[in-house]
Amino acid sequence: MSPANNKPIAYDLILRQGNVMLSPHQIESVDLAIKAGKIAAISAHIPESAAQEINLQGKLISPPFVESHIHLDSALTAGEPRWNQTGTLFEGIKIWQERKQDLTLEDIKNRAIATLKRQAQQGILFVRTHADVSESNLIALEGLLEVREEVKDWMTVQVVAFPQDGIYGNSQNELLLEKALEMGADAVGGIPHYEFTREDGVRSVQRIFELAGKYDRLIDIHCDEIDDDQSRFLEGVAAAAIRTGMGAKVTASHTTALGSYNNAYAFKLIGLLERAQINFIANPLINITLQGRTDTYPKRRGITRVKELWQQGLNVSLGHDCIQDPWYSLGTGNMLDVAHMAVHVCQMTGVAEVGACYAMVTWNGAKTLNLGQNYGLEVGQPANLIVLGTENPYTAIRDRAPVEQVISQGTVLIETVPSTTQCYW
Ligand code: 17E
Ligand code: FE2
Repeated sequence: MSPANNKPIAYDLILRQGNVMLSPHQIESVDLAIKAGKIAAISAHIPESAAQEINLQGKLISPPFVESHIHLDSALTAGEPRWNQTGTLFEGIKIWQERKQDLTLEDIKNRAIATLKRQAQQGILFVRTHADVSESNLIALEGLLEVREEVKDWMTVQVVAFPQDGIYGNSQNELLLEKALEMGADAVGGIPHYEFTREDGVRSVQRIFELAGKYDRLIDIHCDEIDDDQSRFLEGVAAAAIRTGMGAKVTASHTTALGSYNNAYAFKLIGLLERAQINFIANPLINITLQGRTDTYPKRRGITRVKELWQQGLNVSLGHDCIQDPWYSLGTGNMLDVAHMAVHVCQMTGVAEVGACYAMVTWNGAKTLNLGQNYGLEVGQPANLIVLGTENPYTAIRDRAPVEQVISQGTVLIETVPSTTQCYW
């Protein structure tokens, strides 16, 4: 049936007069129409009508947030079986070692799905999670692969096979990592700075590239997540990326030691990184708390050189890393909290820099995940988008603006009515 004004119903949904982010730098006040799950039109005024229309009056329409680094297998376990007292990575690994003895498929899946729902409510529709593959039953991986399938209608999940205890930390882990790829993990992970020796770390990087080549998978390595200025596995990752030509498929996560390298070495390394064209993920909420724990004063920030990598045009995205787990007992999954912390600890307070931090939780994350044409607000693309109760990316980060609508594949999946405050003075 045509509406009263006799305009033909041409679309399923029209969002009128939103501030649409066509790219991180281009925002236009336009109408956006959706049909059959895809973005069907974007223009200053769409004359036809739709079955449902929402007048946004200048609210921000953004592509969804991308969570490029989270550990869903450990999410929501903070305090089990005990709290992390030193606040270090190493105590976190020990506590997880104890907790993971009790993992069941149900436990993993329930916590992962509860976390993904929280993330979706806050505008995330793309997630890369790590799954610890250093237990012989591979139950974390099995659970997260099942979750990937179960949520695929509303959330895109990638699973990294992550050997938390090191590929050479015991005799079975190397085979377990390969088995994880046979089971269907999307990416190969690693943790070279945690291997027994520097040599083991170096050969772990070689092994990761061999496996990624053999099974045609992405790579995402926990790399140099330590304040040790001698931890230099990133150069090996970059060299392997150059030699294999895999650059865009490779990610170095954390790389906090790059914040501690001497400047002469860091400048040489950044030249190599420019050639390698790999992706970087910084996790500012977690690394500002995990790192610097062996320092007295001055106390290092323990975050990678986000600003300098970005200034060189390299792809940096931001991750939450943990939501209430042995490494970080706080966290709600809100990517604007992550971007807000990045603005502070990376000193990216200039207007363009704050905008860049927004790109790091959206477009840059999509690039890290190799989402290609499945991401962004262009006609013909899947209609995945969010409406924020704010005007632009700067105010979104400043106010940690609420995500009022989450539209997944053309359907309004979640609506949040922001709280209102009454003052009686
Ligand atoms: N495992 C690890 O090696 N590093 C981290 N930041 C977390 C888990 C959360
Ligand atoms: Fe991590």
